Amino acid sequence: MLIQWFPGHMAKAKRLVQDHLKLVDVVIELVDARIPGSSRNPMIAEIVQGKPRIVALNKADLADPRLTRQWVAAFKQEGVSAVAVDSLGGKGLQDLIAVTKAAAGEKMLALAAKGRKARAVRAMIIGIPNVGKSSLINRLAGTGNVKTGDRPGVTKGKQWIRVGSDFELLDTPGILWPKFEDPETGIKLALTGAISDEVVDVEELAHRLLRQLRESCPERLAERYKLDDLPESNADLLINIGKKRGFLQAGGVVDLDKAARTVLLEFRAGKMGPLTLDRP
Ligand SMILES: Nc1nc2c(ncn2[C@@H]2O[C@H](COP(=O)(O)OP(=O)(O)O)[C@@H](O)[C@H]2O)c(=O)[nH]1
Ligand SMILES: [Mg+2]
Repeated sequence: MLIQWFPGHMAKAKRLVQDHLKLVDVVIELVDARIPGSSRNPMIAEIVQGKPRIVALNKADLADPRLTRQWVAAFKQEGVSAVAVDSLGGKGLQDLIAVTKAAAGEKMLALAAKGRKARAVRAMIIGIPNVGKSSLINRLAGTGNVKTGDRPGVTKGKQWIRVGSDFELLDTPGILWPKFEDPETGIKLALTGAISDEVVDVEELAHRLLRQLRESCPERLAERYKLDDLPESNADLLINIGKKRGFLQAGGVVDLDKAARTVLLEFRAGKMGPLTLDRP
């Protein structure tokens, strides 16, 4: 299965991010904790151009906590601060705010040295589609935080969300497209829902997922679909799952498309338990 993006998307995304970049002190790069390697844009350093940058591993509730800790350590070794967050449950947000402020520290000191009045740290969130940018912004904008109006003189029409007294977040996230030469990366992005099922072969993708689940958590797989044993081939496994769920078409033929979509949906919703597909 080959999945690719048009280079035009990438160029446009890069331009939009760079437009916003001027307004902020720190960039929060949001990645999917289930695929922290595959959900990054490899051109990120070039796009962000020397601006302090931190990585937030979102959807940590769906990832293997042990591997998340290893990923956080690996990013730190690379010299990039990293924090695990769950934008739905609200976990890790205070850490994220603290780390973002720390990353802006030098810039704030430089401003103070020039005799400028202290101001809030400004940040923006960037990441690939579906990684949870809007969820994180909404969560940070939630209880106790005030949405500030347009700030005249900075940019017309840009909205800032005030988080506490000394942190501001641009409410428009930067969307980056994933870039991949490696087909495995495309498959992982499709498995986690970053790439629409409309552009992939869902049955083939489901086979891939079943292969992974068989390796990582065969008992959970069998239990979820009430299977006494797992047949050798993933094609047979998908048929059995379809039968167990009663996805039958006229003549008793299993509706494989429905079975495939169900397996994918349930995996993405965490029904198979936490699972990380990338190793640091
Ligand atoms: N389990 C879980 N789901 C999340 C999390 N953050 C976002 N989502 C879900 O991921 C999907 C995409 O989120 P969204 O904020 O629209 O992503 P965006 O395209 O980057 O703005 C939505 O269904 C969210 O509910 C998270 O931390 N944990
Ligand atoms: Mg969004």
